[in-house]
Order: sequence, then C-alpha cells, then structure tokens
Amino acid sequence: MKNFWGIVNKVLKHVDIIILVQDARFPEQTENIELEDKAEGKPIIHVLNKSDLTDKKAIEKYKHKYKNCVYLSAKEHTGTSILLQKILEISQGKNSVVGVFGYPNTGKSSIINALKGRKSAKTSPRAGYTKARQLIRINDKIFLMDTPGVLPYMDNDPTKLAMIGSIDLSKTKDPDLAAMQLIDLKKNLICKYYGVKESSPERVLSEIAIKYKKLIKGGKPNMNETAKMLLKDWQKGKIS
Ligand SMILES: Nc1nc2c(ncn2[C@@H]2O[C@H](COP(=O)(O)OP(=O)(O)OP(=O)(O)O)[C@@H](O)[C@H]2O)c(=O)[nH]1
Ligand SMILES: [Mg+2]
Repeated sequence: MKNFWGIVNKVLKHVDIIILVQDARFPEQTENIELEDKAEGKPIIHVLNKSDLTDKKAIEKYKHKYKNCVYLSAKEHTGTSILLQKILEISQGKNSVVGVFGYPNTGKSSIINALKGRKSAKTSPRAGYTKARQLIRINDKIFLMDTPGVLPYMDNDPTKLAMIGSIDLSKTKDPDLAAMQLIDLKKNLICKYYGVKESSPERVLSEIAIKYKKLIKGGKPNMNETAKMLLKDWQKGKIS
C-alpha cells in the first residue's frame, strides 16, 4: 500500500483538533501511537467507530482510558451529535479545523459524511481508498479534513493488518493465518455465524470450508479461499 504519511504530517501541522478513528472491534490494535506522538499536545478525540458491530459493554473501559472518547456508528448515525458537541467544547465555540486520522478502512470518510448529513467524502470497503486530503465544511464553526489511512511505522505484521481490515485482501499473502488469528479472538461469534462447532482455529476454518464447499482436488478444504471469504465477511461487518 502506498505510504501516505507525507500528506498526514502536513495536515497534522494545520489542524486545531485531532480525531483519531479506531475500529470499535479492535480499539487497541487500531490505536496508532505514532500519530498520537506527532500530535504534539493538540487535543485528541478517540472515536470508536463501527460500534454497531460490537457490544457496548465490551468498549466501556475506553471511556476511562482515553480523556476524550466517543462511540460512534457512521452507518447508523449514532454518536454524531455527541462528537460535534465534544468538538465545540474543546474549541470553546471558536472556528476550528479538525483532522480525521486513523488506520485504513476504520471509517474516517464515512464519519465525515455522517456528520455532514450527506455524502461528501468517498468511501469504500477497500482499505487505502482515500488518497488525498479533503476539507469539508460541517457548519459555520467546524471544518473537517479527511485524510488517507496510515499505519504506524512499527506496525508491519500482515496477519494483524488483514485481520483488522487495514490492507487490501487481494494483496494478503497468508489469508489462512489472518483468519485463524481472527477465529482465535472471536471464536464464539464466528462459529455462530457459520454454524460450525467451536474447536481449534484450524479445525473451525476447515469445517467452514467443508460446509461452504470450498474444496480443492481430492475434496480437501481450501483454507486460503475460505479464509478470504471469512475476512471479507468480517470486513463488511456481516459477522457481529
Ligand atoms: N458496520 C459499519 N460499517 C462502517 C461504519 N463506518 C464505515 N463503515 C464501512 O467501512 C468501510 C470503510 O469506510 P471508509 O469510510 O471508506 O473508511 P476510511 O477510514 O475512510 O478508509 P480509507 O480511506 O481507505 O483509509 C466501508 O465499507 C464503510 O461502509 C460503521 O459505523 N459501521
Ligand atoms: Mg477514506
């Protein structure tokens, strides 16, 4: 994936407030410490997006962990007025430019559209979709800047990135490893969704393969194809 840090570094210098978008299903894995370091003391609002795909109780603790934390669902338009309120509270009612940053595919562009009330920023299930910054006016006080998703320099574990949906699946080298890691973390949900028994991640994956007739010659389970199906269903939020 192209490295968009150049754009992000420039935008960081020009914004008053930072929104860091994290996936509510993986708040810690999508935290982006590198961005927080570069914020140089500017106020940060942690937005846990896609909260429609998770249990509110499971993310409750982040309200305590982060000074400013808002649960949001860009899809269902929940949490949007709380976020706008938070911005006004921090800017003390003055005009402000708010940069929207985060891992690829966490829903940055979708959040901007939800706040605006109509589609102004382009969105896609494919990670790495936004390729340039874009300034969008929300009201007479707030401007939002959409930015391309970026990964911390240290975060180059392709299995994790495939699992959290931050890299393009067609470029994932070992989808089976990513899928098994995801099964290990979310076994109950995944087994329920596909209607298979809970067992080892490898066993679960092969049972899904058999059930969905994803087989290679000789009738053996096609683990890679099954893994891609699972990761895609997960990224699309079908399994929740
Ligand atoms: N279920 C659910 N899906 C969401 C939500 N917000 C965004 N999505 C989906 O997540 C995918 C990525 O959304 P984008 O808004 O394009 O994400 P982005 O962070 O701008 O992505 P990049 O520009 O690639 O970094 C799309 O398929 C959206 O429909 C949400 O609150 N709930
Ligand atoms: Mg985007």
